[in-house]
This record gives sequence, structure tokens and C-alpha cells, in this order.
Amino acid sequence: MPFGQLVLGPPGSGKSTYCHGMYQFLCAIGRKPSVVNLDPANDKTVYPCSLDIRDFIRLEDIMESESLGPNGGLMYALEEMENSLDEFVNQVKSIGDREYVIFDCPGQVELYTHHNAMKTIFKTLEKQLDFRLVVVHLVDSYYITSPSQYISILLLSLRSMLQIDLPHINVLSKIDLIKNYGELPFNLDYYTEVQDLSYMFPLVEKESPSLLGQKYAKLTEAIADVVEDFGLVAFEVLAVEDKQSMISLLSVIDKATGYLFGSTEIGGDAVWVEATRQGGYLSAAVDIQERWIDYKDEYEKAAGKHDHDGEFQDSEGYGPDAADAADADTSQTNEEREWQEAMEQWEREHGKKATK
Ligand SMILES: Nc1nc2c(ncn2[C@@H]2O[C@H](COP(=O)(O)OP(=O)(O)OP(=O)(O)O)[C@@H](O)[C@H]2O)c(=O)[nH]1
Ligand SMILES: [Mg+2]
Repeated sequence: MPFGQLVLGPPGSGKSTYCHGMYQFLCAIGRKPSVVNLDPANDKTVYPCSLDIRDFIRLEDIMESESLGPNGGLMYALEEMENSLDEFVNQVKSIGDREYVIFDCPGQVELYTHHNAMKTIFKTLEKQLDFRLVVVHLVDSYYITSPSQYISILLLSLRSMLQIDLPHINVLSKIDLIKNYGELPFNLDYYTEVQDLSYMFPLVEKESPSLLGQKYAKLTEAIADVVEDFGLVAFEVLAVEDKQSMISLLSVIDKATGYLFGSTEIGGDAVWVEATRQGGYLSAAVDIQERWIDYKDEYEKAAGKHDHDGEFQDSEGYGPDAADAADADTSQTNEEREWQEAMEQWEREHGKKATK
């Protein structure tokens, strides 16, 4: 039974970067992933692409032939794909390593909130190819810096959960940048656990002092009530280059798909599976407020990283297939050492050998 991650989120939320990072990370732990580009606008795939929708349909061609703008063109392209689902299913079937597939999806939010094409495509993968799927919904953590935008992303996440109707993991991406945006009124856990939203209301009102703004504040409060009533939304945090954050996220994803509880692992990652089954890597998880805000610099100093003032260095490889071939040898050596240390720590904590 194949497993799949459907990577969704608004434009620029970090989907393609995540697909690349997750691909490298999975390679490093011994799983054999494939990546499928489902975004007809994504003409710069940074990861090794096992199937690229752009080989069949390209946004710029649709825009020209149908005289549509980028949004209309994308909807049209996805509807075309929905109309040729058999062809798509055959293409996915023909992927060599298709036991674990990461799908890089387009960024238009209407595709996840009310349009049916994506949902039909995902459900077909589930039904016809027996995929165990999980949605990884990325939202830029910048949005938590504004109270009303925070409520908006809660609604967006809830809408996507209800529309797509698959196991859903919401993620605040680019958390390494959050400290640069200034002080937050609450600890990070408040935002990730979606705690009592009534604390947010005075801040929303302060944000919009005009008369129209007050009505807007009331609307925002009503939306917050809806989100709280459902009680479904929560967030993980992610900085793609930070291994601990990838480890935590993959542990959550593996639980959601049931990968951890499968009878056999699908390829070479027995150590990972055994350790996460017993909570070994999660027990090493750090407090996110401390890690990303209060003691960010100390953590990074301890890890031997230089402060790039928030500049994202998209070059650190997780494994042998890292895109930056020049650094491949060094990053592989570092990775192996860190992996070895993590394994030894797990063995110490559990008082037994990890089986490989
Ligand atoms: N600091 C930081 N930057 C990131 C991270 N992830 C992605 N980025 C940056 O965010 C920008 C957008 O990333 P993409 O991966 O192209 O985002 P996307 O969601 O695929 O964008 P679209 O396909 O256009 O919707 C790039 O400049 C990335 O380098 C992260 O974890 N930390
Ligand atoms: Mg992209």
C-alpha cells in the first residue's frame, strides 16, 4: 500500500522547498521517496521529479490558447486533469519508486476551499491506487503576526480540512523567520494549539479602530467562534533547514498516515520506524517558544550555525541526493554523524539496541 503526502498551501508558503527538503530527509533515513509536480505553473522544479504535470499541461499554454489569466488558467488546467484522470492514474502507476510519494500542489487557495478538482484527483488516488494520503498544509508563519490574519489562516485551514476530507496536518512554515517580525503578544504555543481565541479579540479591535473596522472586528470574532466550535485546527511548526523540526513533523505525518503502524517498513528506514513508534525522537523535541524566539541565537550557536539575519540558505542537503553536489560529501558526513548520535541517544533512553 503506497503512502503519499499532498503538500498544499497559499502561494509562496514554501511548498516546493518543503518537497525538496522532505525528499532529501527521507532519502537520508533510508526511505525511497518520489516527488510528483502537480503544479502546471511550477517551471523550476528543484527536486528530482518522477512525474511532472507540465509534461502534459502548462499554465502558459492554457493562458494563451484559452485567453485566460493565471488564476483562470490554473483552474482550467486542473479541470482538464480531472477530465483525464485515467491517464493521470496510469502515469502515477508507472512511477518506479511509488511506495512513498510527495505531491507538490499548486498554491491557489480556492482549489482547496471550494473547487472540486483537487479533491477528485486525491480521492481517485486513494480509491484506484490504494494510497494512504495525508495533507500537509503549509501557511507562512508571518500571518500570526497580525491578529486578524491569524484568524483568517485558521479559517483557511478549517475550510481546507472540511473540503478535502483527508487527514490534515497544518504547518506554520518558515518559523526560523518569526523572531525577525517583532515581539508577539502571546507565546508560540498559543498560536499552534489555537488556545482561547477571545484573548485575540481586543487585539483585532485595536487593529481596526474605524467604524467600518469595528464591524470587521465583529465579523472576525464570529469567524473565530466558528473555528473554535469545530475545534479541529492546530499547527506544527517548520523550518525546512532545521533537522529537529523535520524529525518532529515527519513523526506526526507518519502517525497520521498510519505508516508507523504498518506491518513492515517499505524500504530501509527500520531504525526511524522503530524509534518513532516508541516516541524516541519526539521525546527530544524542544519547546518551540524557546527554540524559535527566546533562545534562538543560543540554539543556533550551539548547533554551530551562523546567523544569516533570516536569510534562507536553500543549500543544506539532508542526504546523498542533495541538489548541491559540491557540498554533498560534507553534508552526507554530517548527516550520518547526526543520525548516529540520534540513534545512540535513543538506545541510551530505551536501554536496548535499535534494530536495523
Ligand atoms: N526562511 C525560510 N524560507 C523558506 C522556507 N521554506 C521556503 N522558504 C522560502 O520561501 C520562498 C517560497 O518558497 P517556495 O517553496 O517556492 O514556495 P511555494 O509554496 O512552492 O510557492 P508557489 O509554488 O509559488 O505557490 C522561497 O524563497 C524559499 O526559499 C523556510 O523554512 N525558511
Ligand atoms: Mg511551488
